[in-house]
Formats: sequence, C-alpha cells, structure tokens
Amino acid sequence: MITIHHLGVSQSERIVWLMEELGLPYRLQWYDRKPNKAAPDDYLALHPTAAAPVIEDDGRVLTESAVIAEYLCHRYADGKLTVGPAQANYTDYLYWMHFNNNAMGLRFTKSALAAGASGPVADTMREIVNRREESYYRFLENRLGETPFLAGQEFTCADIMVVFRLTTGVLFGARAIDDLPNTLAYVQRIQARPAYQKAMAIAGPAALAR
Ligand SMILES: N[C@@H](CCC(=O)N[C@@H](CS)C(=O)NCC(=O)O)C(=O)O
Repeated sequence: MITIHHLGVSQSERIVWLMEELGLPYRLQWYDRKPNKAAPDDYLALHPTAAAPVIEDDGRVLTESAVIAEYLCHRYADGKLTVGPAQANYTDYLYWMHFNNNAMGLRFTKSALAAGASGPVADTMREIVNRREESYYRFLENRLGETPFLAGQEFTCADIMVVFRLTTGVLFGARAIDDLPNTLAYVQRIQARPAYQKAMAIAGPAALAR
C-alpha cells in the first residue's frame, strides 16, 4: 500500500487528489507544520530533501510532486492522466508539468525581497521577478482561454501540478487570480470534480478546520 506523507496543509494535497482521480488505495500519514510553518523534524527524517509531498511505496521513498505523479500513473494506472511523446500535445504537457516549480522559485525570491533586501542587485531581482511572474500568469491565462485543461482537451497530471498555486497556495502567498477570468473559470471546473472535492476534504485547508 502506498503511504502519502502529508504535510498539512501543503503541496502534498496533490498526491491525495491524484490517487482519488485514479481510484487507487493509499494510506495517509498526516504531519503538522511547526509554528513557523516549516516541516517538523519527523517529516525531514523521511528523505534527505524531504519537501512535501513524500511517498513511500514498497521500500522506495520518493519526493517531488512531478516525479511522484509520473511514477504513480505509469506504475499503477497504465499512464492514465499523462501524455506520451507520440501525442501531439506532449510539449504542452511537459511545459505545464514544470510550470509550478518555475513559478514557485519566483514566489520564494519575491518573499525574500519583500523581507527587506536593498541595493542594486535586489532592485534588479525585483524587476526580473515581478516581470517574470506576471508573464507566467498571463501565459497561463491565455492558455486557459484556448483549452479547457492545460495540456489540451483532457484533464492530466499537468492540471494536478498547477492547481495548488491557484487555490491553497494563495493562502501561503502565491499570486491571487481574481483578475484572471479564464483561470478563475478553470479553478471552478476543477472544484466541480468529485475526486478534487474528496481530496480537499481529506487533505486540503478544510481538513485543518475539522
Ligand atoms: N518541488 C517540490 C516542492 C515541494 C515544497 O516546496 N513543499 C513545501 C510544502 S508546500 C514544503 O515541504 N515546505 C516545508 C519545508 O520545506 O519545511 C514539489 O513539487 O513537490
């Protein structure tokens, strides 16, 4: 049985959602964040880089959402929710699978700069980070004006990778999406999915309030 080591509340909600979409069984192990919101020591002991999510499967300990998603879909679901190299939308799929980590790096830099760095290097970083973050979100907004899901007509792991930063991630300082109508409509489409609703009740922000 696959164990999802879930840091509450965090990007590991993705893997709960993925397992619900695939209809696969799993065991959820919940870890509370420390008061400063970082992962607790027992979470860090799971893997040398222990960023949530971490899963355990048959003695293998895996981290990185995109790695875990591809692994689970190929190992246990015949590649469902993934797109292969022979398919026309393969490059779209790849791009959106990587979008979150790229945008997340910008967000961390932005937070560090907002904490008070000054001087010419900080000013340049501010200019680049702000411009780049806006381009990422405009690109996302345009894409969602063209296709219902990020890789194209079908829902895939690329959607599972991106949605956190548009929903739960906003509670942690990710850019709000109120000014992006296509993105807002997309989030509503996602929120109507039964697997998403179930996963959020188990592992999303609402689960903390229980
Ligand atoms: N690139 C990783 C990012 C994972 C990540 O940053 N996880 C955060 C939770 S949202 C985390 O573990 N934060 C707590 C900490 O590092 O102490 C992925 O996509 O899985």
